Amino acid sequence: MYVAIAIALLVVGSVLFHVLSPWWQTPLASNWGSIDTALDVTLLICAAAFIILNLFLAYMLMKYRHRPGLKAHYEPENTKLEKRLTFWTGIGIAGMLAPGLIAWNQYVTVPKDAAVIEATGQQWQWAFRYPGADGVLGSASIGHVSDDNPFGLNPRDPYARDDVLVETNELHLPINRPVKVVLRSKDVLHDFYVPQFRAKMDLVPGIVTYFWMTPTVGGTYEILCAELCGVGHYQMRGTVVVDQQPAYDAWLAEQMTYGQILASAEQARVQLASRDTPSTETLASARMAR
Ligand SMILES: [Cu+2]
Repeated sequence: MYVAIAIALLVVGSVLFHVLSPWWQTPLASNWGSIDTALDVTLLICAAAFIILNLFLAYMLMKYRHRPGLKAHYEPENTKLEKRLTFWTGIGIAGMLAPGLIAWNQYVTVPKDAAVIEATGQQWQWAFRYPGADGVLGSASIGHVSDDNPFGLNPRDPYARDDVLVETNELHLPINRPVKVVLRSKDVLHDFYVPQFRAKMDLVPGIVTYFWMTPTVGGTYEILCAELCGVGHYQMRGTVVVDQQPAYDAWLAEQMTYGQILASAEQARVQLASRDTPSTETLASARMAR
């Protein structure tokens, strides 16, 4: 009896919690309405099964509770009932899987006109790379990573020279244009996640992963790492700014390309070297001073 009441209260409490909870999804800001649909359908089917089964259980506990003189009827098998249960369970599971499969099919099919950008994760920050004027990301590898070359770009790859490098944790994207986000990790597993975009994907050391999406609402959103990646995991955050095309173009034009970074590093090296090797003039004046 008490157990039946407890189960009924559990159902009512769970339903109220979900209806009154302030922790619903953030407003959608990308094309992935189909992912929301898959989540909503899953929640509705699970909720229906949870409510119906638990209320049925509570009702049965009440109705057939122990009373003196009443004896239970022994029924080990009921083929008809089992067939019906199997059928409806199958319908429920298919109903949950189908919208997810449709969404996943779209998720792994990148549109041909999608722009490409790259996000690199490391403990515990993000960095971003744009392909530059040629539209192609230059090749990169962990072996090339150094203080001068944090992205590990191949210095001999001509496609890499015009790549735009952004090391400030701030990603800019143009609104209403599909973008393929290519992901690399320098150390451990990370996960690129912007809740408003719904899309997310793991960064796996040693392989290049990707996902795509179209930002549909302008604004500033937070990038989170959604894979526990060490003690600083909680602060592995970035910002994504969804711009109108002119603002995006202006921002991109201000960023340094790999070629420019190489050139300025080379310049600094030359300056440093000329300071270390004294010129004939300084040698002469030193001699005169003696
Ligand atoms: Cu991380």
